[in-house]
Amino acid sequence: MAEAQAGVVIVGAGPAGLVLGNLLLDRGVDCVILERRSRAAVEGRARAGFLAAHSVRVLTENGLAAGLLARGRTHTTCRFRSERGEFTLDYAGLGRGEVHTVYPQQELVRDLVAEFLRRGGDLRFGAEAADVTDGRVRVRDGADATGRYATGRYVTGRYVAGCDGHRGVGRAALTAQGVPTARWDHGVSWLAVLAAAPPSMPATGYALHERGFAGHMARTATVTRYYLQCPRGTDPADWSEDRIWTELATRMRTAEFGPLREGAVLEKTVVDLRSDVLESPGTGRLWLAGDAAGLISPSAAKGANLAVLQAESLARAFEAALLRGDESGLARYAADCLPRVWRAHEFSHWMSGLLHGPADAGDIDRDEARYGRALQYARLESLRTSRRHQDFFAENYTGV
Ligand code: RFL
Repeated sequence: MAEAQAGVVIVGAGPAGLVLGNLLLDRGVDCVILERRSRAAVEGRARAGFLAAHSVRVLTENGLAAGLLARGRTHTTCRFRSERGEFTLDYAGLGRGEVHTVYPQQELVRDLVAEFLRRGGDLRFGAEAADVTDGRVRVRDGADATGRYATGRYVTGRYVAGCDGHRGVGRAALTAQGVPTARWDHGVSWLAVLAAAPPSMPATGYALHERGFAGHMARTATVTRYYLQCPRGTDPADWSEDRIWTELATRMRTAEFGPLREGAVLEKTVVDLRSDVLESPGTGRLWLAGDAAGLISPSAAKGANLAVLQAESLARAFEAALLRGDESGLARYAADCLPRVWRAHEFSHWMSGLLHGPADAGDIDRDEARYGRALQYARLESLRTSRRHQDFFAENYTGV
């Protein structure tokens, strides 16, 4: 049985694993990244787009921002629409004066892969971790004669970083040890649509509607992401292009505010809005970052940003442990990150309450639904009229 050794074995080549890997190489810590998918699949997966100022800072300071600085677009405003009209928040002039950089996650991942390899990193695609025990990652790589994956090769590290997302083996290993999870189901789902269409407004647009939330997020000059709140269990196949554009037009009130720029639907998926946080994101030789350590509903676009935050913190802690024998950074990892993680969750939870009416339009006559809708409008009104609320919003909207 072949056994390879590394300082840190990173499982997963998403934003968390790739930022961590690049930072470790830069600090002289040897590591290997195991990624179960192919390079093309990893580099083609469209998900996030909004980078907080903190993420841009971390990436810039570590020589990982050339692409996003050249091709990313700065966003400084967001817009809210409802039956009560429309208003725009210029958040660059509020709170800490920070902005978003819009840069598609797959492009960031492409940049991070290229830089990791340029730095001489060992990145193995098509290498799926089967499980992890005490610093040993058992790998399945390559199909055997029966067409199934062969397992049994091990890659061993002084430490293992589980950056393999929400359903990964890193999280499974910790929860199997009894690490508790705090969990919330927001009870709503989004049809997430990627359209080959230029943005229809110079800002992120949030539309509150009795039929459910609709969102407009610019990605590039030719691609826009849209969201439509939909009932749990929705099958994306039930949403034709026509139905998508008609529903978006209704909820975004195009009759009142002007048409959307339509285009072919490139991708449609349903995302259930759920959040959870592992109460302890690591112990001993196994440490988690990104979605593996906690899932955050996409309502405030924080997931990739928390991944960068945690990867940076973990890189510092691994460096101290492996180069100086000082494990105090690892011992402090949870205490360093969790307060910021929870603050992001609190804001994301608030955003979810602002954006979503009753989970199902059929519920509209229930007393609770009426109460929920009234709260939604109270939140919106406070945001429209209170400068202090706007400052608080801006600080949390752009920060992690
Ligand atoms: P990822 O990106 O899921 O990467 C994990 C990687 O691990 C690999 N893997 C394995 N590899 C080896 N062995 C195994 N056993 C493995 N199991 C898994 C996977 O193939 C994958 O390559 O996790 P990471 O790095 O923690 O990054 C998290 C972010 O991807 C995620 O939080 C964001 O995309 C969330 N998110 C957004 N975040 C933002 O900050 N801003 C946004 O605007 C934003 N928009 C979004 C989003 C998420 C969305 N979806 C699809 C849930 C929009 C959407 C629609």
